[in-house]
Amino acid sequence: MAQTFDRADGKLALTHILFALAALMIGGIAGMLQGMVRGGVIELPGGIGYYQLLTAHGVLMALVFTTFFIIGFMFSGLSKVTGGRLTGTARGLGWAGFWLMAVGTVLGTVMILANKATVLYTFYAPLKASPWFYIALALVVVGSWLSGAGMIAQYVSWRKNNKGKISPLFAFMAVATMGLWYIATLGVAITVLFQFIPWSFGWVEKINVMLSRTLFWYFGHPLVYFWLMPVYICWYVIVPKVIGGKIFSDALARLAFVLLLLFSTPVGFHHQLMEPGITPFWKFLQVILTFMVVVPSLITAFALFATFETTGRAKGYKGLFGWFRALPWKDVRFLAPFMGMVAFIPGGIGGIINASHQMNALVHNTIWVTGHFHLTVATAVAITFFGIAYWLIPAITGRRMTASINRLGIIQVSLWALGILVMSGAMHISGLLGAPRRTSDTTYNGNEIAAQWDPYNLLMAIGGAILFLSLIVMAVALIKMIRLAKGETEYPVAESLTPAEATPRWLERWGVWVGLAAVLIVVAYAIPIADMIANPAPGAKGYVLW
Ligand code: HAS
Repeated sequence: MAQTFDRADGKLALTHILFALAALMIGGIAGMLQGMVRGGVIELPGGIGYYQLLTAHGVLMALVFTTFFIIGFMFSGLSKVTGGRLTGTARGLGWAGFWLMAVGTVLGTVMILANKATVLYTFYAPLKASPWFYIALALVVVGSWLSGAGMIAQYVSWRKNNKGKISPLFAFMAVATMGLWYIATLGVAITVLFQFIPWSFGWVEKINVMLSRTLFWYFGHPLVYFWLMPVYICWYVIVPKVIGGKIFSDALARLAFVLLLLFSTPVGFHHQLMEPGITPFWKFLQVILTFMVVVPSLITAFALFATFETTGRAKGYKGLFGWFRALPWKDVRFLAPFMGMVAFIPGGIGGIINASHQMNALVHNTIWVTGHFHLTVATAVAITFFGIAYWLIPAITGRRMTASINRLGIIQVSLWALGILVMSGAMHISGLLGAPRRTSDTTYNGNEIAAQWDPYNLLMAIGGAILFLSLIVMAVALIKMIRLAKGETEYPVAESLTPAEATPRWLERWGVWVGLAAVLIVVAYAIPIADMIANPAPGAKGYVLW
């Protein structure tokens, strides 16, 4: 049977996805080992450091796996919904972006493995890595900008050829995601180019730590929505089709994305609530804005329940929860994202706790926060991506997804959910008991409080081992997927329940939204950043503690 997904576009998407999954596997090995070390189960051989592994794990999983997967997935969807083919410009920019990011990733990974960049994925100053690590980060960011330009070029070309029509929802969402990414990465680009690179090369003696952390979190918080928005693309656009339903409201979905674009960035101070050097007023303002950024997720929860219910009722299921039985529980394309949604409920509640200033004082820098982000990025996001991979890889390579792949997928994501339940549950409890985060195994000189954390450390190691097992199953499934028989696999894209014309046109006025986002950023950041520059602390020379 002839392949219907454009071959060249399929190749671009597949290369990104496979690169992402390779990073996931290597990052997963690091994760499993560090869980074992922290649980006191093993000691690392050959001079490998705990923090070195932790850096590899964070960078490869949180930065590399996500970014490559997101870009590959969004290129594939754009090709699918904007006429079945990317333009030469879009594809060319996609490949240029891929290669820059790949070179950056390899360089960064080599630096970490050579123990020259043991600074964790947040690379806080005054920890000082080799300048090549920061150059590697810059390459990844610039590469992603090229890919974003490719996606926007594709969208612009579709709009030119379809004057007066509202764009396909997937394309709109991909552009909003990349728009957010451009705004967010400005912060990290500025700190890397103007602070870290000159300082690590020794061209300047000291670094303004406060400013570098602020610019990092200016990037670091919208980063989490850059991970989340493609997941929402799946939940809004793909899942309704998989369950045999329609998108509840195209307009509501677009509104959620516009709100994410507006409110994701001016909130970075909620990661710095316990830091001196920022006056309470600015923290207060950004906490208020943080509660605003929760709204699009609440809208999403509502829209998802509405989709499930309307689909169930259309199939004839009755009663308050009848729709629940209508859902295709044995289909990994649905089960995986659904598990992600369920995990995001406690994950989101944890986020709201973190954002509340007084409660943040209790949980900040405890392993509770690690528990929070394993529910959000490592479950809501990662498990949805797994669910996507099982149909996307066959769909873009012109192969037929089989029942046995579906079965393997169900086993894999169920193991993942179990592993996270054990590990993240233990992290939350032990965090509340005061266990710090970003620390290796220690008894704190036999301290009594620290002794309370022991059983939870062991549970984390067990959870980590289950997660690793899940990745092994995924590797087996991947090998099988690449060797599937030629054929057709559906690329599921749902239609809207309401007619597309009903979506208000103003939702697509990017100039207004990007302008408003800029205003909010200026309001939230201009004065505190000006203050950090005008009245800097003495600055730090930098430490290499490993
Ligand atoms: Fe967070 C720290 C606040 C969301 C990731 N977060 C982190 C870190 C990471 C991270 C990686 O305010 C650590 C960074 C580091 O290394 O230091 N976070 C929030 C808030 C939200 C939030 C308010 N975080 C995320 C997402 C992430 C993520 C999403 C990754 C993808 N976070 C914080 C704060 C900190 C923080 C502080 C700093 C802590 C500190 O002190 O250091 C919100 O966006 C959450 C809103 C979410 C919801 C849930 C909606 C639920 C949905 C599912 C519906 C389910 C259905 C199925 C329909 C309101 C949409 C149901 C079916 C059934 C049958 C039940």
